[in-house]
Amino acid sequence: ESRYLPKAIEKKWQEYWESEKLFSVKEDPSREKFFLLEMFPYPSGRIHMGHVRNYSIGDVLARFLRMQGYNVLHPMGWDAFGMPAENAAIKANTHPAKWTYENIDYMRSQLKKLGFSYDWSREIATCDVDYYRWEQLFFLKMYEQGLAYRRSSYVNWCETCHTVLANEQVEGGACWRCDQPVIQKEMDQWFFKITDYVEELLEYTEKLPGWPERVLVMQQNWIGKSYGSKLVFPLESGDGEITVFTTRADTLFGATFMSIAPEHPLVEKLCKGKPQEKEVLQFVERTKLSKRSDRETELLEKEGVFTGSYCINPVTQAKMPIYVANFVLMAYGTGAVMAVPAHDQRDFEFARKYGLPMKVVIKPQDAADIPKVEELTAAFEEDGVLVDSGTFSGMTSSEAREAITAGLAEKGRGERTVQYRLRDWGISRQRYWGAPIPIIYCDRCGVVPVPQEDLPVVLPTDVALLPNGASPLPVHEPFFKTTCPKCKGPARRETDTMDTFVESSWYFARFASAGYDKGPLDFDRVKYWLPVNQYIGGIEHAVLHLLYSRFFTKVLRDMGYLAIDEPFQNLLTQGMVIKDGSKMSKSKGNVVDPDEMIHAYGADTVRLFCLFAAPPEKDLEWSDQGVEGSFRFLSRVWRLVADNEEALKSATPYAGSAELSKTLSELHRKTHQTIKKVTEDIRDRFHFNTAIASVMELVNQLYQVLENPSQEAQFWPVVREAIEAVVLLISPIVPHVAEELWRTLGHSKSIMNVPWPKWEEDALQAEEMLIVVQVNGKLRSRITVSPDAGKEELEAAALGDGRIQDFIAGKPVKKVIVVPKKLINIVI
Ligand code: ANZ
Ligand code: ZN
Repeated sequence: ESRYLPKAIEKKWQEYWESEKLFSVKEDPSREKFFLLEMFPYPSGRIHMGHVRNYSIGDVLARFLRMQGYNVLHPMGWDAFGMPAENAAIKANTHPAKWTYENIDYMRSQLKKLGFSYDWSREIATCDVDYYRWEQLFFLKMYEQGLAYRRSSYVNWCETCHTVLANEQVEGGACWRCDQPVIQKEMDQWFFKITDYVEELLEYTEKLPGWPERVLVMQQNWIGKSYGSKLVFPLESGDGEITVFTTRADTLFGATFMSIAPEHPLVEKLCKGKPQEKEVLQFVERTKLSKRSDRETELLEKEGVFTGSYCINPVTQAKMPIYVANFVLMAYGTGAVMAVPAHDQRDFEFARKYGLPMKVVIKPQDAADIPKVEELTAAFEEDGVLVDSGTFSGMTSSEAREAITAGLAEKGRGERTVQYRLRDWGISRQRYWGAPIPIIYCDRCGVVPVPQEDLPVVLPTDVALLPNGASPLPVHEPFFKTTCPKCKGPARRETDTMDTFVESSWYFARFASAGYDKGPLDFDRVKYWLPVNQYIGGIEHAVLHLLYSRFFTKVLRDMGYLAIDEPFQNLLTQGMVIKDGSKMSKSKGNVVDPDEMIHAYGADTVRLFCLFAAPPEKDLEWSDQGVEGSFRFLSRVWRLVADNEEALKSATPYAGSAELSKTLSELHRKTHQTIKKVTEDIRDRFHFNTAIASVMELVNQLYQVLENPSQEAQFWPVVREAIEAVVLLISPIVPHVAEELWRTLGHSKSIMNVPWPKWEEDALQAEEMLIVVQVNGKLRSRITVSPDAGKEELEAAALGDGRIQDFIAGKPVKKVIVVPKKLINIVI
């Protein structure tokens, strides 16, 4: 065929690769393994361009590494539980399972049409009972070890979605999925004790050199380790005390009032019987309902009310009024803050607003005088030197933090401590479409775990969804009604399901145990494949998924299932796909549908465009001209082979020994330079765009050479060597057209099984070099010669040079001194 018609070839090769099982892999200890993984998609209905980009990047690496000889595990699956399935099912009056599996079927066919080289025999859908049954087993084991526990807590609640949201799912006070305001609600919840692993999680952020720095920093901030002190303030009434967490024990002499969280257990006692009681309780109610994320941000208007009670500053003995304040969070530290208005901006504003006293106790290191309270316009928040602080005056802040805490510690009133921002992972979801939590509640026995041999707790599919979107499980008797495993009396099942982030926390390990049914993970196979050598996905998962997976890996390691400390050795976070300057999204109405693009141009063009238009970590701007250009390039490569098919077929690729003309030696050199550049760009930098650009240059040079075919014996061999290099180098990127052209060149084996081309160092060198020519020791000209030219050859070339002839001007030449590869001096 003289024209490039992708439709005619893509399906054919996809079917061939599948029938030859070219991508299904087995553990083979004699070969070096490479586990390449892209974040698996949620089966929302259709593949979008973000997926195409993510999976194209992964596929190039998978194919490249296979050709480099690695045993490459490249699996794909579906993160199939979650709320959109329920919403869609209610809307379309169908069942979440039906909706999900239909989407999976369609999206699988889309991925196949894109020619991605997955080992489909390892496919996972997390909503399959054969997947989540093992998750239930993990839950039971974690429960046994105290790593899964239940407690009442305030949770972010979305009235619209009828679900609890993780902090990370609250964006600017609104639900990440429906954008409605989030409120606070108290409920019994299941938690995973990620805080047990906080130190190790933090420590290993320093031991992941293959991760982007910015992701590691985000995780460190999320974990939020603070060194500080716990200090105890007695109540004025004498019956009780308030403990605070502070990072600034050095400011204790400046603490003039106390702020406590509305949820603090002492609130009621402190205001009881006081004139402020009613106001305080109203304030507490109002604040509890307001959005937690707003309370954490600096933007919130700081408000508080006096409780009517006081505590005593343990070093100054001053009476400190106790306020309930909306910016103090019960979930951090002790839920109480010693307020130091002169040295904390938040306290400063609060004190000004309510007319509370201030006292300066820290001055800048180099300041002569102590700043006057009346003149302060803002808090001085930096470290400095203590003033007005009794025997501690004159100490630096860091000395004083230790000394003041130690002083109180002697009286049992203080200690140095560490605080983390990281909270335990709330995994309960009041949703239907998720993995049931394997717990039973019995009036007599309390909380009873489902015995392991009774697993799985199957999610019933014969439920009627409720129109308001609430989970049907609490009203579905066949599910919740059960008997207690201990006393055999009537009991009720837990009807909450697990957060879908639980499924994605261990799926990578299950890929390495495909088909295993004796347990969650097949130890030896998992040991061979894990860790994932290269993980690829969106930056939006920098904290949630990537932190939970790290936690789960450590838990599974400690249970003996895994032999690794960290799941993902290298991480690549790709940029977004944007069009007209903003992220492609339905709401923006700027979506380009992959199906249409494949239909119009073929999968190879779509893949090529996604890889050529930007390096992976940058945003990719969609451009119709760019897609056209990619198609034209592939047509050009196609014609290179098609137009010269006969001549190419009868030539064998140049082997590198015979003499070549200038044109051919330049082409030969360019071929090897391109092999080197593409190999290094892909292997070391993932810069597919510059790799493709260099292949384009080689193609241009081939077209020039082919304009005037010479009669040289080596002409077609050198051209063939170059064309074969082009086809091999683009094969990971555009596998269908590469496979077709490879066969057209007369090969009978799949290009997938051909080793990646190697460059020859010798061939890279310029075939010519510059040599300086002097006359009587003075530089007069430069000539280009072959680096291995002999004495005679150099002498003749120098004497024959036009400018040198002018200088000699017919005078007799006395002597010619030749320094090979450097200079020629002519003495006249
Ligand atoms: C007194 C003080 C004086 C403070 C000063 C700061 C500056 P990080 O670094 O985030 O750990 N804090 C403690 N618990 C809190 C809570 N539950 N809600 C709101 N704020 C709380 O911050 C620690 C500081 O945050 C603590 O140190 C405390 O204020 C405040 F000049 O104590 B500081
Ligand atoms: Zn019981």
